[in-house]
Amino acid sequence: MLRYLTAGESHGPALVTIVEGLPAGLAFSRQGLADELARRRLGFGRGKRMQIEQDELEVLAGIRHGKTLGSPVAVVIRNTEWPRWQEEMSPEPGAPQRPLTAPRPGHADLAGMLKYDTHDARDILERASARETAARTVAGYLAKLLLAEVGVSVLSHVVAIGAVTVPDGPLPGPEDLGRIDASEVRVAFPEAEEAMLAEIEKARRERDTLGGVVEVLAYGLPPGVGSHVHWDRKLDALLAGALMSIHAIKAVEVGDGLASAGRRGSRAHDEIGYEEGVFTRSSDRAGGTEGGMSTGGPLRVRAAMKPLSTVMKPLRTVDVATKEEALAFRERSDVCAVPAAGVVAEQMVAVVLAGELQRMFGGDTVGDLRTAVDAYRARLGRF
Ligand code: EPS
Repeated sequence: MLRYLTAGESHGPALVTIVEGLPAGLAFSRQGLADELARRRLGFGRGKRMQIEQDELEVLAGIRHGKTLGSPVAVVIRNTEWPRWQEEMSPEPGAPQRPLTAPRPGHADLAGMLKYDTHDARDILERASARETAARTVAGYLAKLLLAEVGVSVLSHVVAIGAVTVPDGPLPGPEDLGRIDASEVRVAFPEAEEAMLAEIEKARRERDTLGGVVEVLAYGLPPGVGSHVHWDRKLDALLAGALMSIHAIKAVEVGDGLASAGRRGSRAHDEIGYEEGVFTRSSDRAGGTEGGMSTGGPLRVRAAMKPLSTVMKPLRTVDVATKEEALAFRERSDVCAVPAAGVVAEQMVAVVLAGELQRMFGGDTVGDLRTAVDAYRARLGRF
């Protein structure tokens, strides 16, 4: 079973990721991981920190001479800004100098303060911060290495920022990823780029924030990944849960999910054909899953991000100390993090797919995993 755990506060000394269950023999590159972390810092509309942050890496365990050992992989990402936060975030006994008592509507602040019995929102927000997604990127990067070994690739692109949406077009493929990453809003359809940039700039000027929608695509997945037999083995359920766990994500759609609800059954599915030994589909409305299993077609999922809740034009709230009306406190944050959310969504999809492939095919080494996948593909060929 592939699983991972992260620890770390946004302004603590570091983020830590432990990934367990990877096969031995995956070719790990420190630079490859650094590049993946850099992708997460991309995007027009990010705050100052993304220019300052180095995501300084240290590999502590699980890798030897550039290969995974099959033991837990542990990676530390040091927070560049720790020196400035040493006192406020000190683990030593003491009290905060600047408690934050005016929780931000839409953030974890108030529910967390009530639950964990604290009048300082920093006790909550430090961990609720999307900074944690840097640590997830370590797991996603390793999962992508595993996927690549069996011919599966994952990419994402932005399909909406605020009210601006990309025009309909063909699905981007793995070969388009470089071009998407080169776009400041990570769009595959450049027609929308200018309007999106203008939308973000306008929100910044008006001291506001913006959400949007990202799409994640996976290619090369064999049919039958996931299962119909239990709720917690359904691939679409696992993907939805993983995507919903990303900060500020409020909705997930698989394939044409929402649009399909308004269609007749005769127009909502992907008719089956058979050509030269393979089953084909007339369309891709299902988004690559049926009955909780992959169909073998491209996997297509979308995640909708709400506008970030740290708004520079602050929302009304109540001070938890005085119970008086107040304005929500402001922390340095982003105007729009939708382009980065796409990169994070890739990581989550990669972790789910790698985990399900591991469950289905096992293998303590990359070679064993590949052999099992090849045998399965060969069996499908003889079906
Ligand atoms: C960050 C995401 C955002 C940034 C954070 C870094 O976190 P949040 O979800 O709390 O808004 O604001 O940076 C800071 C907290 C800061 O000091 O600038 C990320 O994705 O790394």
